[in-house]
Amino acid sequence: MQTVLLYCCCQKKMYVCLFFSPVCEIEVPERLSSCYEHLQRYNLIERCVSVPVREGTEDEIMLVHSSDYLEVVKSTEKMKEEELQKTSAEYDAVYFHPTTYRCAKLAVGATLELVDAVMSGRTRNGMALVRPPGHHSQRNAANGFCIFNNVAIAAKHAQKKYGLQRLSIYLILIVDWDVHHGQGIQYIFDEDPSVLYFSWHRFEHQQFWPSLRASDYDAVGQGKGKGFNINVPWNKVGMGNADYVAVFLYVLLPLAFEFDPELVLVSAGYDSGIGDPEGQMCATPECFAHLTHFLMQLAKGKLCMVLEGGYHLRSLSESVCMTIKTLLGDPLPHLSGEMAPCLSALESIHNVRAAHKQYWKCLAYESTIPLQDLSTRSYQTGKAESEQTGAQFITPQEAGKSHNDEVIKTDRFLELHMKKMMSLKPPVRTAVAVGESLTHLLPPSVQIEKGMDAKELNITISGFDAELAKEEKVLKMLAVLEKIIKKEVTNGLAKTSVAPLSLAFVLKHCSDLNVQKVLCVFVGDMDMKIDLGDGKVLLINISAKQSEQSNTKYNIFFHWKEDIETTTFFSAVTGFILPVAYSYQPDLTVIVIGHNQTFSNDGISLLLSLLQGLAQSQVLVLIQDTELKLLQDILMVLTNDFTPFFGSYTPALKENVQMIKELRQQLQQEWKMLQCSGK
Ligand code: X5A
Ligand code: ZN
Repeated sequence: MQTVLLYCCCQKKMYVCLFFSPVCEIEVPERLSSCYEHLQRYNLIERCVSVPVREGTEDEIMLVHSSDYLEVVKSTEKMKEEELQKTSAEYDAVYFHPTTYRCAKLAVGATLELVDAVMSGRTRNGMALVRPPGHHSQRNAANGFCIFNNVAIAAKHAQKKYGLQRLSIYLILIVDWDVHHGQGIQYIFDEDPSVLYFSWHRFEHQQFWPSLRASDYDAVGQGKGKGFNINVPWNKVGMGNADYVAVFLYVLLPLAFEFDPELVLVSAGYDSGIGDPEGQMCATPECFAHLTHFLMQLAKGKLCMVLEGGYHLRSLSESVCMTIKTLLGDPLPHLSGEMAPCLSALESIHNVRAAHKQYWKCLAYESTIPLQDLSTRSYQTGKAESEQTGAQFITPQEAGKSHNDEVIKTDRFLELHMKKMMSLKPPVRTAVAVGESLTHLLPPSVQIEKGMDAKELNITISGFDAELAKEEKVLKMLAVLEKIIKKEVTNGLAKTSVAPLSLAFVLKHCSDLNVQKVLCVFVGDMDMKIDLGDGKVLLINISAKQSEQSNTKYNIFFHWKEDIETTTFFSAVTGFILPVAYSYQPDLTVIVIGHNQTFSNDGISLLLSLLQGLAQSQVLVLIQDTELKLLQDILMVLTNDFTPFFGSYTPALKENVQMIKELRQQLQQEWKMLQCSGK
């Protein structure tokens, strides 16, 4: 399935600010041309379907904007410099050029073409590289470089065109990862429960532009729209990869899965990335790959990215490349830096969750600490906070550094950084080891493992197990494992008859091949002690069976109480397994579907999909005595041929939520991403 790219060259280099306007000098045509050059350099353009851009029509623009405002914008086309400057001054942080109207129409048109390409099923997902950006613009006003609200228009257009067809409300999620608050989008959908708007933004207790009271976490929407506006304010600069991932795991993903949208639009601004002069944040380009990957699991993969801000040309371009590479289904890069969210981020997360508790089932068992306490405390603590995740990268506030030095330093960092990441992509994605009887059912894209002989594999298993290890099944499984480790394939699947024993072989072989960190998630009964070789293996076992076992850092067991209604164990995945996995940063993930496992196919597929974000997407799945349907679902996820629908959200049993909470508390000193509150 394909990814579409719409590139709006916006009359080449014409659309620039003609007069002196310091706030606007960063929004330049090179933002687009630089992205395009980088995409070319990494051979990404030819891997996408390019769709020509058209102008948005007046009717389309008026889905969001008033006709009076449209006339004002139209009138700027014929203006001389002085008039342009005067009209610009009527708005906050905006400039008009004689080509602005045409470019703004193209930006709208490109965004709508993208939505139509995705909605019609012509492509799975895509990105529109456009300017001017849109998320600040309002019904009657241009604002913050934005003329027409591209993403808001797209949401209205999709609902009108595809909602009416089906005579039902069409739910849309808008994720705004630009570093500024897209207040324009918030205002437009404030009372609308059919559009869930999420935005994180540099806020600094309302000191940062646009300095609105309505950008804080307690702006949850109004009237019928209460609960459908999510604001995550950043009260400090320097937020990095861990902070961004934590907000996705603890705020956006639970709410988004519960909301269950049919389409996801992203206001993809990259001023939230490292080196950006506006944002002053530290997230590296590969972080955007991970954010994209998370969002690809929603709405059957129907995901439309629309460029907003991003003013550090290199950071912007590399991040756009990472986004598109991920949309295309390439393996994900390692996230760099220590994975531990900072206190200020934890506080914001806690506050948003508390503010939304009453509107979302997944937050039902949140603690109800008065919000006032926390926010007062944060004012008192001020800048005293110590741990800051992004600190090992370039923090723009580093003493004594001029802005120019910073840009050069960030540039060099990005150059080194990107080289190794862009090469990731073995020719074959999936290798499979199954019995003869199943091979005819496999998708054509997989490589069927013929098996190697024991000598080739260099197996060092001795004693009682040595004979077993020579069995054909085991040899095939280890051959698949070896291909993954040697990066000949990205992932693999093997059928086994005794899952715990197979796992033991796999782990032994990993250790022989010197794999440093293996994450192993075992669902079902394990009934066997396995040597975890200190720190080299992290084992999480989820079972419906009770156990007396006590948890240690590297050996975690949890009993998931069985309940027919709630087989998806979603809260365990985003609230526990993923945070631990992201803290651990494995080099390989092994997922074992063992005996007596009680989870639904949807739950397993979701677990597997999300875990593909780790270990550069290198995953081995071992599967015991399971039905064909699950095997096929798993293969679909591994081969990336199709994004499944993970079933609708059902809230977890109170006991299970409680159990996850306790586990989180118990282990959050060891695995820092388990923290989700500033308490
Ligand atoms: C789209 C965008 C930023 C405006 C900043 C004004 N706008 N100071 O990033
Ligand atoms: Zn921005």
